[in-house]
Amino acid sequence: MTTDIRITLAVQKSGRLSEDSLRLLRECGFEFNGGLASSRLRASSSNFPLDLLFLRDDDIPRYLADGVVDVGIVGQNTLVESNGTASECVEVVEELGFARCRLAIAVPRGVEYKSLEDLRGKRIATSHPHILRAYLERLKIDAHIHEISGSVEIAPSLGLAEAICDLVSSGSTLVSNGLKEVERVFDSQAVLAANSSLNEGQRELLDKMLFRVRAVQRARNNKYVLLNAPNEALDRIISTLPGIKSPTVVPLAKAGWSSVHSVMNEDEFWEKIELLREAGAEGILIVPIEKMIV
Ligand code: PRT
Ligand code: ZN
Repeated sequence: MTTDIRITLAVQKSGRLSEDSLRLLRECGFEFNGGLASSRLRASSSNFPLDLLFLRDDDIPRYLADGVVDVGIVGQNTLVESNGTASECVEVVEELGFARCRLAIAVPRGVEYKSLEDLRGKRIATSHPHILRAYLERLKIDAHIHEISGSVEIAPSLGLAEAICDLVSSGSTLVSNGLKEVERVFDSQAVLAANSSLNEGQRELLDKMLFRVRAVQRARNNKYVLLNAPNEALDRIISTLPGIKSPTVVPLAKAGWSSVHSVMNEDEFWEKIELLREAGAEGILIVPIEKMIV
């Protein structure tokens, strides 16, 4: 691989994706001369052939499709919404697990709502008309899509629409605007997306980036477990904690006892801790993992 091949990554300049995007890059070990102050528009890594461009999130799909940037971190909703312009030229290479939200339909709290049928012929205000249209067409509901670019939640109280379709995370914005969520249209999270016609050298760089991203993601989702157990409990404990290949078991100075070291998925954490305690485990330590390569 020649050394002048570089890869350009777009991240959101400032907004809900920015902090987690930069944190991921830092955890992947990419260093940037002069740091990553939010006032910058570009930055180059000092230890990887990687250039960053700071953009508005809505512009990232277009830049990716045009090949102005090679990869980008963007919300799935933004990527899918830009469909017509970007879909054939842009591929999602990894889901990143942050900026999770859903695109949902909501109606005023006082309105009785039974099913999507209730929206037939009604006006729905949204900043995601393509995703909403595809959803309504799939379910054969004919409604008027009223496209607005922001403050979607106030549309019903202004008499602009009978319903809205907007991004929701905690749901508190809906509540404070007197709305209730009635349909879940699309689940979203931040993704790493790439231009589909990268050259071979850039593919190699993308694979190296992905290797690091996956090691960081895996580490976040797993914990290192150390515990002590009487030897007769080991079979049960080992079957509860299979680890990456198999757990490490080392004898303790106290006769008849061993220490078991393994890795456990965050999602199974509480359930497994219960099982381990029932099996006779003691002195259980749970330690965060920084990077995990399997
Ligand atoms: O300036 P720029 O154009 O780059 O940013 P932006 O203002 O368009 O986007 P930004 O930073 O608000 O959001 C970027 C991305 O974050 C979105 O495209 C989503 O992928 C993701 N995301 C995750 C969200 C939310 N959660 C979210 N809650 N984007 C917006 N919201 C808004 C939503 O529109 C609503 O107004 O938050 C409000 C609802 O939040 P809750 O918690 O009250 O339900
Ligand atoms: Zn935006």
